Amino acid sequence: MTNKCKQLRCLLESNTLEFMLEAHNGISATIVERAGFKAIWGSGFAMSAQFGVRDSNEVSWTQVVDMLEFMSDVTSIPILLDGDTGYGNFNNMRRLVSKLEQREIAGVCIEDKQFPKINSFIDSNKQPLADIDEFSGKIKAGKDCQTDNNFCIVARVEALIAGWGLKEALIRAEAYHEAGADAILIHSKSHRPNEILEFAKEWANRLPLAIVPTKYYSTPTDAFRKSNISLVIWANHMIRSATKEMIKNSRNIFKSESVADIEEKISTVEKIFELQGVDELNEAQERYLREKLDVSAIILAATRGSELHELTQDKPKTMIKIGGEVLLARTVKQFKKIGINKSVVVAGYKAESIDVSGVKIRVNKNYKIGNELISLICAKDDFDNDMVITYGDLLFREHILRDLLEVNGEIVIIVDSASDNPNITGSPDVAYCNQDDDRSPFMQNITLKKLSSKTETNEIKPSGYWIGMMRVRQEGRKWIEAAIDDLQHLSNFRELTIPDLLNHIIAQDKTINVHYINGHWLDVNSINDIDAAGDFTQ
Ligand code: SPV
Ligand code: MG
Repeated sequence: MTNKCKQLRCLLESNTLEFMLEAHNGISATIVERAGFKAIWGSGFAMSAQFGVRDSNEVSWTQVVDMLEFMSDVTSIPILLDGDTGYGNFNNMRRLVSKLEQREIAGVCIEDKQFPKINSFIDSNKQPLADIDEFSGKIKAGKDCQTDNNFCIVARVEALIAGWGLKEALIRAEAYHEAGADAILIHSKSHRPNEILEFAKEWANRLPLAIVPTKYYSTPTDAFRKSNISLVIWANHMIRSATKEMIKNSRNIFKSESVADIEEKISTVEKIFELQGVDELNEAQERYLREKLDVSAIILAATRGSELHELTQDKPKTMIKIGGEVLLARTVKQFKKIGINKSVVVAGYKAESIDVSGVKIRVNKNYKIGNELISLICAKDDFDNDMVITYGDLLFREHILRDLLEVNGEIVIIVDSASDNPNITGSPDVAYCNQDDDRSPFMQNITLKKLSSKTETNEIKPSGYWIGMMRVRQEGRKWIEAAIDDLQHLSNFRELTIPDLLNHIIAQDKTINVHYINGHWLDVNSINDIDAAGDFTQ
């Protein structure tokens, strides 16, 4: 607060000629500040115009204050409000000043006319002036109620506008000076600067002097400088710029039934984003919002599952119904639920029977002769820098997937350490890790030493079973791609499995991390599993 009021005071009291440009809403205020101006004129005329109404107090003062709040929020330079007549008597002025201070508006300029005012350039014969004493009281009331000493009240003298002459203007300015005004604004509708310059000469800098050269705009700025004027207010040039462009462009669009002609002549959408401060929001989002999931899924679903006999006669096992729902549909739904919206399914056996919506299908034509690594390769073009690769015949509780996404590591596999899990019916791959599961929560930095399709008799006890799901991040993806390149040359490539791939990566001295779980999943291999699976989904 102090800062903006102080800035305005310094500007008014500086020894050099200073400038203010009008703004009428948040974006124009931002533009004025970006242009280099040290302060903003909160023009009553322009603000009324942007609301589409007249400059005759048709906008309520609270609507003005609300707009100022937007303008003040997006700028760091002070705003001097054109407060018309103060919107009423001394009491209304007091309330106005308090509300302006609350919104960090640095000052207000009030004019010695009567409420409701009309714009100074309209019908000047009908511009009744305020009584000097009454107006002086309004200034006093404002000064008495301001809480920040630097809040500025500028008294605008309308005597020249109303045709009362220089003498009256000087009498009024002096009265307002005595009442405590911080500066005088002398207004003129003349096309020549003479009356303003004469006033400035007679005024002799008793208080800082502000002018609004809307009509006498052709006067060289140096003339104001030489006359010791403190502040030039360009009072309406933003609303006029915008209006001219809007009229021209709206007509063009209407006539041509196209925007092609104007597209390159108007601000880009990106420019508006920039003025709105979208970058700041993006940064804040990174800081405050949970990292947005940008993970995709690759679901390997090429095999028939011949142990399921007639159930898979016309479809792969991922398409059988478990507890009333197609297994693959359930898996895709689980992925979507935690924000993984892109799923690629590698189909093979009866690929055409896969009709789960919201997935991309890749077909492994060699599913009969090849192993699962061939299936994975079919999705190579879909690899992402963050992906979950999973077998399609898994049933798993949601937390398993959610937890997997929180574990660090370029490749993280899920290992069930409960080797006595009765739900394990097939022959899942055996995992040997650097450390067994001690069942403490959030065990970190567990690494995989080897995956094997069977327990190796002369080895140490395995740490658990790989359930067939893993998370792969950017570096991990590169390792997988490099390993596929290496292994593809081998004569037994078709027989290779994902464990072979992972073991190859370990042999290249890369670290594969392990996330331990204890049950809460099963894979569907046999008819018996279907009953268990049905229970699982209840
Ligand atoms: C305004 O900008 O609203 C002013 C200045 O009061 S003028 O329109 O010139 O009166
Ligand atoms: Mg005005």
